[in-house]
Amino acid sequence: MQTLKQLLDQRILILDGAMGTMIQRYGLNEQDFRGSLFPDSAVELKGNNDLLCLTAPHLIDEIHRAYLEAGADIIETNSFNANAISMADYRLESQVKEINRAAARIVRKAADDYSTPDKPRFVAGSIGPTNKSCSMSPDMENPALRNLDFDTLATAYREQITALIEGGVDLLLIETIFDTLNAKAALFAAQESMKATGRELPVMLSVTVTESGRTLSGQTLEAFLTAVSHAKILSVGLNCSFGAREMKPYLHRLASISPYYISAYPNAGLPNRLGEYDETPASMAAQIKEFIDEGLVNIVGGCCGTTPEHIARYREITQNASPRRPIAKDNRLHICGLEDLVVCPENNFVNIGERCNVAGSRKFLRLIHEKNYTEALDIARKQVEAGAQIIDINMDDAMLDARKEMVDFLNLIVSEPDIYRVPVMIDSSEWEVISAGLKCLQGKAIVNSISLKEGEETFLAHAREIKRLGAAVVVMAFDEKGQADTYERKIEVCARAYKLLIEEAGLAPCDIIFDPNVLAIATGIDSHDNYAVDFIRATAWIHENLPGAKVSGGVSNLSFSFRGNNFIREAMHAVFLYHAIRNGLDMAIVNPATSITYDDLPTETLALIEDVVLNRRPDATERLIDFAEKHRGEAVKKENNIDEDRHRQPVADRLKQALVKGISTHLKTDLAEAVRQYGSALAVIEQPLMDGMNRVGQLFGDGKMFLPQVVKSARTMKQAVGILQPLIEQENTRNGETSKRGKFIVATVKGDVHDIGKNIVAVILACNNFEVIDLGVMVPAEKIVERAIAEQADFIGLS
Ligand code: THG
Repeated sequence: MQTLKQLLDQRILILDGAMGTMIQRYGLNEQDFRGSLFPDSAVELKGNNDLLCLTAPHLIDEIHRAYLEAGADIIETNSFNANAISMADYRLESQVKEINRAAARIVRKAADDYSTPDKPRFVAGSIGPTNKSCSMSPDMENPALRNLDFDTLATAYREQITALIEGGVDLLLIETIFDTLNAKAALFAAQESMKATGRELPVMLSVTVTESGRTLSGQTLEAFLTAVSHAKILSVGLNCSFGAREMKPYLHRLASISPYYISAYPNAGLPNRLGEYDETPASMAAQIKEFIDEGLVNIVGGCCGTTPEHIARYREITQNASPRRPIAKDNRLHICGLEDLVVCPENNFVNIGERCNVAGSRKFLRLIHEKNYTEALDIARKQVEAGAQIIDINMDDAMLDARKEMVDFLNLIVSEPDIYRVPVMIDSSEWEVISAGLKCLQGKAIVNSISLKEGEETFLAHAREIKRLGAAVVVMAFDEKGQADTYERKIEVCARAYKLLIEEAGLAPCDIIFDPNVLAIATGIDSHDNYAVDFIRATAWIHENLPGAKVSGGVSNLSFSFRGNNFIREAMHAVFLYHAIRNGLDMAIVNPATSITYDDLPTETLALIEDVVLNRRPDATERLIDFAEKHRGEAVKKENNIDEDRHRQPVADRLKQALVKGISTHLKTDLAEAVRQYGSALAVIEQPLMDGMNRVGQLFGDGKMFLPQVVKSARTMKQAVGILQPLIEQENTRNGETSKRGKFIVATVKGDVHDIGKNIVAVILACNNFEVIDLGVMVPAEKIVERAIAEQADFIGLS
C-alpha cells in the first residue's frame, strides 16, 4: 500500500467534511448525548459531540461512512474537543482517554472497510485548539494574566494524542489553530506521545486566520510558519473562519512560502443569521476548483457547514488534477514575534535592543523593582520604534525572582502588538528562566545563551529542549576551562559546540548563533588589547568554517572602560561594528538610540579609535584617554548636535546633513531658504533632499549606518516633504495646467509599513501633473488590482 506522502506527490487528496453539521441533522436531545453511560451527569452534556463516540458510536460511524462513500481519502476522528481543558466544561476530564481511543477505533474500522490498494483511506486524529489561549489574557484589565499555561496544555494534549495513537490513527491533524503557542504545545506533546508509543506519525497543521490575514493571536502567516518550523510537519493549511473565496488570497500567500504540502478546508461560507451555511456543493466546488487550477493545494476538504454532498463534488474536480509541488525549504535563519524576520546578508546587519536588561540599565532595574511595568514596557517600545529588530530581555538580578519577572514581562510584551511585532531574545544565565520564558512565546525566540561551561551533557540537554520548544540559540564561546578570550580558544570552542549541536542535538545550522565574547578593551591591561581583533578574526573564521551558523555579540561590553564618556563609547562601537560586520558579524546587541556613525568621525578621531579597536599601536589606549580628556567639551557638543558653524555651510549641505543625522531642528528655516535658492519646492525635493537620501542609502549599504539611524533619517525626510507639500500644491495650481498626464496608483504593499519612498514618488508625480491615487500602506495585492481596474489607471507604483 502506498504511503500518504507517496500519494500526495501523485494527486490531490480529499479530507472529509464537517462532523457538527452532520450530527445536527440527527436532532439529538440531552438523553441521546448521555446515552446509557452518563445518565446522572450533573451538567448538561448536549453539544458535547465528541462524547457521542462513547454514547452513540453507531451514529458517528454512519457519518464517517457517508464521507468514505463520498470519496474522502482522509477521515478525521470525532475528537476535536476531546482534551482535558475543553472537557472540563462537561466535568468529563476523566473520559478523555476513552473518548479518543473510541474516536480512533471507529474511524479505523470504517476506513479499513473502504480501503483498497488503489484508494487507501487514512485516519487523521483531530486535535482542536481547546477553548483557552496560552497567549491571550482572559481579562482586558490584566494583560499579563493567563488562564492556561504551556505545561498544563501540553500535558492535556499528551493524554489526548497518546490515546489517539493507541486507537490506531495514521496521522495527527492539529487544526483550527488560532494561537500558535497552543499549537506549539500540541507539537511538543505529539513528539512525546510518539516517543512513548514508539510510533512516528505524520503531522498536519491547519491554521485559521481572521479577516486581517493574521491568526487571532496576531501572527502573520509567515511568522506562523517560522514559529512551527522546528517540528517535523507533513502539511500546513487553512481551515474554518470563512468561505473559500475569502480564504483564497491567504492560501496564495501560504502556498508561496510553504515547504510543506498545503491543505485547505474552508467553511461552506460564513454562517447566516440563523447560523446556517449557504454555500452549496456546486458553488463551493467551483471555488475549490480555482484553488486546484491555480496549483495551490494538495489536500482539500470541508469545515463547518460542509456535507458528504460537498465532498462528492470535490472528488469529481480532483480527478486528473495535478497537486501543488512544495517549494524548497529555506535554510536561512528565521525568527519571529508577530512578524517574521529573516537574518541574511540581503537584509543587512540585524540589531538587537539591549535596554530591557536589569544588569545593563539602571533605569530598567529600578522600574522592575518598583513593578512599574508600564514604563518598563515603554523602554521596549521605544527601542522598536528606534529600529531595534529584536529585543533582548534580561531579569538576572540577585534581588529579583528572575523566573517570575521574565514570565510576567514576556506575557505583557506579547500583549503589545507594536512591541511583539519583533522577536524576543531571552537573556539569562539560568536555564529555568530560559525555559519558562520560551513557554510564554508563540513566536520563534532566540535563547541567550547556552555554553559548554557545565560540560557536554547539560549543554546537549538544553539544546534538545530548545529545539523542542522551537527557538534559535546563542552559544557563548565558553567551555569547562572558562571563557574563550583568544582567537584560538574562541574558534576551538565554537567548532566543538557546532559539531555537538548538529550531530548530537540535531539542530539546524542556521539556528546556531555564536557569540565569541566581546570583551572590554582599553582597560590598561595589556592582555586585553587584542580582544576586539580576536573577536573579529573569530567571526570571520566561523563564517568560513561553520556553514550556516551566525555570529552575534554584545557590543556595549567593548567600551566599559570609557563609562561616563558616551561619545567615546559610541565611537568605539561604530568602529568595532564597521569592521566586525565586514568580517561577517550578522547581528549584535546594541543600544538602538546610538547616533554616532563610522562616517561621522573626523579623520584624527577615527585613527585614534581604530588604533585602539584594531590594536595598531602599544600606546593606543593612552592616546585615546588623552584625547578623551582634552575633547570632553567638544564631544558633549557633538552629542547634543550643537554645531556653531552651520550658518557658514551651504543650505544644500545643511539639509543633507539633517537627513543623514535625522535631525529636524532647523528644517523649516533651511527649507525656506532652499526654496528661494532653488526656485521651487519640487526642485528642493529633487535635488538636495534626494541627494541626502541617496547618501543615507549609500552609508547603509556600506555598513556605516544601521537601521535605527535610517529610521530617523526617513522620519526627517517625511517631515521635510510635509513642510514642502503645501508649497508644491500652490506651485501646481499656479502652473495652471489642467489636463492630467495620466493616472497613477501608488501603494506600499502588504507586509510593509515603510512608505517614505512611495510618498516621495507620489509628491513628485503629482507635481508633474499626474493624477496620483495613494492607497496607503500594507495594501493587499487584490486591493491594488481591484482599484487599478476600477480607476482605469495608467500606471501602478509599488513600494
Ligand atoms: N553577549 C550576549 N548577551 C549579552 C552580552 C553579550 N547580554 C548582556 C550584555 N552582554 C549586552 N547588553 C548590555 C546592555 C547594557 C550595557 C552593556 C551591555 C551597558 N550599560 C550601561 C553601562 O553599564 O555603562 C548602563 C547604562 C545605564 O544604566 O543606563 O553598557 O556580550 N550573548
